[in-house]
Amino acid sequence: MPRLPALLLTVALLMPAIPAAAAPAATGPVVADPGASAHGPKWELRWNPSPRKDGLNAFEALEDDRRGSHPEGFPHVYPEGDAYRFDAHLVDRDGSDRMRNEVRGMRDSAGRPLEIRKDETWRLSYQMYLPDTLDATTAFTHIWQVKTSDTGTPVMQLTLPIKNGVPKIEARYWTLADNQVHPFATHDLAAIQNKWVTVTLEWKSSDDGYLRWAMHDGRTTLVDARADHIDLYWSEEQYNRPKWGIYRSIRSAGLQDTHMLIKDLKAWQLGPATPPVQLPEPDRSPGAYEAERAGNVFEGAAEPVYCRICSGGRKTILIGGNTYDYTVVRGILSETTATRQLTVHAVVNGAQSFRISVNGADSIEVPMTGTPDRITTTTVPVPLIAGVNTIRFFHLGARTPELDKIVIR
Ligand SMILES: [Ca+2]
Ligand SMILES: [Ca+2]
Repeated sequence: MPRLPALLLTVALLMPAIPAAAAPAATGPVVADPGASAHGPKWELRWNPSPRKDGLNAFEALEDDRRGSHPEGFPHVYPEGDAYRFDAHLVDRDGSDRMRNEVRGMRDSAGRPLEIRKDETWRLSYQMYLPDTLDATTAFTHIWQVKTSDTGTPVMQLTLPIKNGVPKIEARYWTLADNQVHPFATHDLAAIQNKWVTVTLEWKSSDDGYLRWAMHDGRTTLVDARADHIDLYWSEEQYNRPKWGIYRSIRSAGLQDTHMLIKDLKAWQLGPATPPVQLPEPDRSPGAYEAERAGNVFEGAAEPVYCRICSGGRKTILIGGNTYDYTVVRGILSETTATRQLTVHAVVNGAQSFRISVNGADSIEVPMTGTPDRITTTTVPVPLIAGVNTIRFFHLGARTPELDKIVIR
């Protein structure tokens, strides 16, 4: 097991506070790199969504009871006045032992995802209202996270633990190699419930990054702490995405139906955005269909993400392992009703398999063996009808390979 760097943490109580009501761009915000402050990059406002005008389009994706466990409670995530509201009911389930109602990622007013890339420094600020029904728990209750799309381990979180019997709000980051969590600052939860407080999260998405968490009640600084020299960038081809919502284990005593409100969401970036990653072109040859093609179905956790080695620069990940996470490649044309050869192109980690169902028929197994550094292909016969066909990729028992594209010959 790799050793952690000794003494990662600095609680920087001497840092100038950010006045809750002021725009950080106008108040000389603290930055990690002293060379960046005076004549270097400026904080630029990239995101300031209006719940009334932008609604949920402000976010890249919605995880509103994605298993469909509580349709009577829908929607669990919605604009309410000038805020976004997240409901959490005792009956909600995301899997057997937890519940989740979250939004993830940010979209600009043109609908483009705001991608937090390597070595970029960002600051989020927002007003947060936690009612006293939103309890701290002995298992887990997360109310903010940053994740990278191909990694299960979260990069950082705000969470509501019970520490020595006292309900707390806590900031923490994770190390990927050992999947360990590192709390670095807490505040009493009861002190911030039933009122609006300002939350500021500022970090550098870098191999040698930092995370700062500040909370203000009006002009009073409740907490202002940071962790330095931490790895907050894990995946060369993906990007970091913030998530807001209520994601909690049901294995804690005394849970209640509850909610959370957030408003005045803003995201600043220090300096200009880094250029997008250069990605391969899609395969436009006849019979080729990219997994990430617009119009395909991405259910549950399944989603298209970047992939440097993939055709079109994208693949669909998080397919299978349950009934919910699957994808459907649509719009597959055939001039005749015939058995055709389907070649599946995928990123495979060891021995994995897809189940595929053509036009809703009984599924067949497509086993694949490979390594994640290259594209693996397997060809199977499939019965197509004349006209438009669909192929569903799923697996009830285990995660499948990551689907790059299919080619019909
Ligand atoms: Ca790294
Ligand atoms: Ca692809």
